[in-house]
Amino acid sequence: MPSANFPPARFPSDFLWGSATAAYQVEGAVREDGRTPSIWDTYSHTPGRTENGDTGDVACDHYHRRAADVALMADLNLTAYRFSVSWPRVQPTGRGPAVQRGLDFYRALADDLLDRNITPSLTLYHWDLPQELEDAGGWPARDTAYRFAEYAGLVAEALGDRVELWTTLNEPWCSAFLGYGSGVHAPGRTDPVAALRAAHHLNLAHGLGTQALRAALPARARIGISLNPSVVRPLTPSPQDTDAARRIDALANRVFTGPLLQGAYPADLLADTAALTDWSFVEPGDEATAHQRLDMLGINYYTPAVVSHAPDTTAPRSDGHGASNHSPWPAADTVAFHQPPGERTEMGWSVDPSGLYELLVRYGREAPGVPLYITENGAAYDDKPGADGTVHDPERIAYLHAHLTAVQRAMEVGADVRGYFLWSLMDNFEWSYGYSKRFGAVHVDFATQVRTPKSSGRWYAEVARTGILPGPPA
Ligand code: IFM
Repeated sequence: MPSANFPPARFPSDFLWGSATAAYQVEGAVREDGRTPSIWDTYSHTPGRTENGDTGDVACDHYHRRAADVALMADLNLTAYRFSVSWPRVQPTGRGPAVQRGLDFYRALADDLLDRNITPSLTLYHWDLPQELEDAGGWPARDTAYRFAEYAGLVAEALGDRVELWTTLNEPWCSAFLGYGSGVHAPGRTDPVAALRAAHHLNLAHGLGTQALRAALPARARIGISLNPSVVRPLTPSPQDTDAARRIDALANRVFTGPLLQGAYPADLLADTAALTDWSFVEPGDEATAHQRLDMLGINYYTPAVVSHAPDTTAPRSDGHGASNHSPWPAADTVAFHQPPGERTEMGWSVDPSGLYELLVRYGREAPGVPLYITENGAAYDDKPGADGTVHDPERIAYLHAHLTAVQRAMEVGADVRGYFLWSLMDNFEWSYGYSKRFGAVHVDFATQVRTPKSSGRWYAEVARTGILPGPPA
């Protein structure tokens, strides 16, 4: 990343300054208004799956505190809010008609946002598959992609008059490879072939879902997907380490961008995994279906991956995605993951804003003409209120400053970035880590549900108000 000292620079006046959450991480109210269990309810209620046995039963109680939370967003000068719809709240069994009370919640949320000039950005799937669909085979089963398209159509009919920014899937890599490969996410299966089948059916679901959205939404709607592409760096320039990086790039990135951006799975991915599967679950026309026009591409970025060729290593390799004896990376047993030196967040993830710059430049080139949004970026730190009740988190301010600087650099070299969504609006249920990891710009006391903007939240509010990134924090 170019490292010249730039003066404080102004972002475009229509740049979206947002924050993001996801339904199961914030809503709570898991048994209300007809909602049924999702795979995350089942998983989090299974002993030993989450830290402290934490669940999303109450989470941030956002379902009941919606209006106050939107007021808080306005107080933080946000101009956009990215939320996800809970599939089992809207279509409890994953089939058939929608539940009106579920849809009403999201219509009211969109109305509250619009009343405050906050652009709603809706994600259809942020990992909470209705349990009934998992019982019928989950994402490794082809039918789930068709069920997703039906659900997408229902939500589009109900919210198309209010919401312009639509995202089909959030981080399908996690759904496929952490959910069905390493098992550190719901539904907790550990089968590499199931993970590859899931990845394909998620690609198909994106394509079918996009078609269903386009059929139901007004022309002004913009439809895309949020990926969490990996910046994969070889430990050394050796041919073996370079090949290890290529292999992980295929499994992390091109397994999605191949079909989505080019209409075909990459040949090296098919060859790498040939001993596991012949990919006959890909039916004629599927890759073309996945290859729909994108009106936007969401990039979620936290940290890069450093890999090497390590044929003798039999121990589980930590890749920053949680502890499991099963790898999320099919047919990559000879690849080791390394922790880069330097600063880390509370997740153990290294802080490296140059990765965000690289991704924006890469996908600006690979998806020419497609506007980019950073749909997630942020950091967990061990934030605690001080004696006076305020929460000071200078590390997060430094993290945000460095990453927004990387965004500016990427824009200066031509990346068409239209918005930034800080992960997350508030501390919430961090999946297998339960409530032990705090990503919020707003502190949540989970015993009282009191929300307290952190100093980073106030800092970000000022950037959002002025559109100017100040000089580096002292
Ligand atoms: O909390 C998650 C989010 O749900 C998806 N992206 C990564 C975040 C931090 O782990």
